[in-house]
Amino acid sequence: MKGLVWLLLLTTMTTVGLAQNKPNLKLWYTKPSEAVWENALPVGNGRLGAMVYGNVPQETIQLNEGTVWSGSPNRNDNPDAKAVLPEIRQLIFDGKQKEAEQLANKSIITKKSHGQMYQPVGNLLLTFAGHDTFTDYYRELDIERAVAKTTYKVGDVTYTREVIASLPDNVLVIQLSADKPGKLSFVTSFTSLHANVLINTTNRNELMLAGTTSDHEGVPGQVKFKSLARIKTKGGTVSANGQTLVVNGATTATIYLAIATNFVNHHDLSGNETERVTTTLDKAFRQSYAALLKPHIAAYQRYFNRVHLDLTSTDAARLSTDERLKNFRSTNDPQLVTLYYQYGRYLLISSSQPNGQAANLQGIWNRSMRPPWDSKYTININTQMNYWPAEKTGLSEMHEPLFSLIRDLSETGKETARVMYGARGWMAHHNTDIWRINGPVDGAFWGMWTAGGAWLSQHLWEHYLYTGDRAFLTTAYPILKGAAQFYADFLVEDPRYHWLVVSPSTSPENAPQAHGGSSLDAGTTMDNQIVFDVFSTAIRVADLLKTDAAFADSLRQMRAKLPPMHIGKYGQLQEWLDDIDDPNDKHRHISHLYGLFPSSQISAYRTPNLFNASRTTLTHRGDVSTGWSMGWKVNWWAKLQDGNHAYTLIQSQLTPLGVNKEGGGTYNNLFDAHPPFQIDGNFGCTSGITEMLMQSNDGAVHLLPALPDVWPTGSISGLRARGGFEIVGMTWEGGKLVNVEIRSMLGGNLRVRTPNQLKQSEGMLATASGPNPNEFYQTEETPTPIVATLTGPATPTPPLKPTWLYDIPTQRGKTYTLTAQ
Ligand code: FUC
Repeated sequence: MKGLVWLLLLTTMTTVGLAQNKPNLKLWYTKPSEAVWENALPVGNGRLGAMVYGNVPQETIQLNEGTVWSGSPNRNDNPDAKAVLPEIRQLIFDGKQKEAEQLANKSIITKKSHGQMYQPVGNLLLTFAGHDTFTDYYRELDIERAVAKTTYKVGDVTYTREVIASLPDNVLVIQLSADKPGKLSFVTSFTSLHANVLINTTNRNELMLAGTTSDHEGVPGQVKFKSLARIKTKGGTVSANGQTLVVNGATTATIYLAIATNFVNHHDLSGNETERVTTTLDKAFRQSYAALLKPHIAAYQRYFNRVHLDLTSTDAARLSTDERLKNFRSTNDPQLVTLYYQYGRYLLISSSQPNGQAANLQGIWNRSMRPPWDSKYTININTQMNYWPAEKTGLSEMHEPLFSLIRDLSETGKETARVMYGARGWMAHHNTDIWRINGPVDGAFWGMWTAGGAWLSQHLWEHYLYTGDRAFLTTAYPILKGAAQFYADFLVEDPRYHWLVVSPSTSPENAPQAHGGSSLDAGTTMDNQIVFDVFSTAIRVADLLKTDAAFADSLRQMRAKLPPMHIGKYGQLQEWLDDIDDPNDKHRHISHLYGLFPSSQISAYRTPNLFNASRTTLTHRGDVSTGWSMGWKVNWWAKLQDGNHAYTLIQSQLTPLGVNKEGGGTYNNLFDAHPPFQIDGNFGCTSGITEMLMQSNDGAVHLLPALPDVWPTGSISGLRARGGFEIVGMTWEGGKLVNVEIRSMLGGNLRVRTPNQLKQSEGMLATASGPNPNEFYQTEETPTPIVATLTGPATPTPPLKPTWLYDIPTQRGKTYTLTAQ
C-alpha cells in the first residue's frame, strides 16, 4: 500500500509536477481561465496575437491582428489654431490659464477624430462534448519556447493542446492530441463582435471569418480582415458543416489559422486580404506541426536567449504563478522577478516585430471593440515606455516598428506643424494611431501638449548610441532635424523671465492648484528638458554627419536661452516655471523627472543638486500608483541608486489587483494593471530591473548601481550598454560584484563604474577621471540649475555609496574580463 502511494505521488509529480520542481520560465496554473480574459495566456508574433483561455469543455482562443483598426486614412489637424495662438499665449503669460484652456478647447483641439480604435478579430471556439468532468488539469505558458499548453484527463484519456503564433510562418497553430487512439472529437467555430461579419465554411474544408472594421467619429471603417482556419488530423474525419468544422474520432488534430487584412500602410488600404490569407495558410498547411514548431522556437530563441538572468530561487517558486503573485509581498521569491523580467521580453518579442505595427497600449492583445483609450498610442509616456527594454535587453530589432511609426509621424506631422502652428519641421501631440494622426485630442487639459513626436524622435538617437549604426543615423537625421526645426519656430520668449519657452503647453496631464485646476502653462520643466534633448541631438548628429553647421549653431544659441531646471521651496525639482508644486500631489505622471530617466540630464555626478531634488520630488509623489507609473518609478529609484526602494516598487507592482488601494498591480497572467490592463507597466518594470543591475547613460557602464538587499547573489548575461558594449556575463555574491565579461562591438574607451574594487590584470585598467573620451558617452551640459532659497527644511539626502571608476581601451570584437579584488 505504502509503495502504491509512493508510485502515485511519483506519477503525479512527473505528469503535472515537473514545472514545480525546477524553477523555470513558465507561467503555470492549475485552473482554467473561465470567463476572465486576464487569466488567459498571450501568444503573438508581432502580427497575430491570441489569448489562450485553457478552458476545457469549450476552449476560447481570442484573436487579434495588428492592423485591425477602426476607421481609415484620415487627418485631424485643427487649422483654427494658428489664428488663436498669440491670444492663448498672452492669456497664459497673464496668468489666465483657465481662459487659455477654454480657448484651446474651442480652437485648437481637433474637431475631427480623437484617434481610432484597435479592434479584435474574434474568437476561435473549440467545443468538446463530454469534457465537462475532468481531472489533472494543468496549463502553462513556456516563455523559453513561446508555446502555450493545456493538459487534462477525461476518464483515462489525457488530452493535450499546444498553441503557437509562429514567427516565421505567420500562422497560429493549435495542436490537439489524445493519448488514446480515436478519442479526439470537437467542433470548431468562430465568433466575432463586429457587425456584418461573415462566418462560414468554404469548399476547401476551411472555416472563414471575414469583416470590416467599425466607423468611428466620422471616419469610415475600411480595414477588411479575413481569417481562415483549416484542420489536419491523424485518424478520424474533418467535415465542414456550414458554420463549423467538425473533427470526429481523431487522435491528433492540427488547426492552422491565418489572418490578413487589406492594410498596406497608413495611407493605403489596397492590399488583398483574401490572397494574403490564402497564400499564408496554403504555405503553412503543407507542413506538420513539428515542422512548424521547430523554426518557430528557433526564431523566437534567437532573440529571447540573448539575455539570461538568475536572481536565485527559493521554495516560493514551487507554487503556481497566481499563488506566487498572491504571496510575493510576504515571501522571498526572487525567481518571480526573473520570470516577470523575462516575461516583459517575451511580450515585446511577441507584440513588436520588424515590419509589423508598434506595440500599442495593450501590446497586440485586445478583446474589446471599444477598448480603454482605444488601445492606441499615448505618446506622452506610454508608447515610449513600451520600448525602454528594447535596446538594453538585447531586443534592438523589436524597436523597428516604433521607428517606422516615428518615420510616418515625421511625414504626416509636417502638415500639422505648418497648418496649426505655422512652423517648419514636424510635430505630434499626445496621441496617435495606426493612421498616424498628429492633431490634439481629448480636450486641451490632456491634448494641448506638443512634444509627443519630439520625445519619440529621441528613440532614434538612442538606437544609434547602442548600435553605432551610422547608416541608420543618416536616415534618422532628417527626422531629428525636423523635430528641432519645429521648436526653433515654435519657441517664444517668456515676457517675465526672457527665456525661450514652449507655449501653450502642459506638464502631461497634471495641473497645479495655483492655476485654478487648468493644466495649461508655458515653459514646463518636461518641455524644457525635451527641447534641450531635441536640440542637443540635432546638434550632435549634424556635427557627426558634418552637415548643417549654420543650423546647428542657431540651435546652440537657442538652447542657451532655454529655462534652467529649478529647485523649489520644498527642495523639490520644480514641475513648473514658478515654484507652485504641492508636496502632497500624488499625480501618476511625474513628467519633470524625464530629465532623470529616460533622459540623462540629471546626474548623480554632474548635477548632484538636481539629483537630490529629484529624490525629494519622487518621495513626495509616493509609491503606489497606476501600473505604468510604478514601472517608471522602478527606473527612477534605480537611477537614484536606491535598490531597496526600487524593489519596494516591484513589490507594489507585483501585487494582485485590488490589494493596492487606489493603484494598479498585476493580473494572474502577469499582465500589468493600470487598471485596466495596459502593457506599458510590464515593459517599464523590465527596463527598471535592468537599470538596477546596469546603467549606461551617465558617462560610464555602471555595474550593479542599485542592487537591493534581497538579491545578494545572482548573474546576468546579454545586456547591452551604450557604445556597443555587451555584458557577456556578470556575477555578484554577497551584494558585491565578483566578475564581469564585456564584449566591445565598436571599440573605444570602456569606462566602468563598479561598486567594489577590481583586480589589476596586466595593467589593463586605469583609474578613470575627467570626461569619458568615448563619443557615445558624451553628455551635454544642462543649463545650471537655479536653486531657490529653501523656506522649509531640505529633505536629508543619503550620500551615494562609493564607487570605483576605470578606463579600458577596447578593440572592436574583443571581450574583456574584469574580476573583483
Ligand atoms: C495617459 C495616462 C493614463 C493612461 C492613458 C492611456 O493618459 O495618464 O493613466 O495610461 O495614458
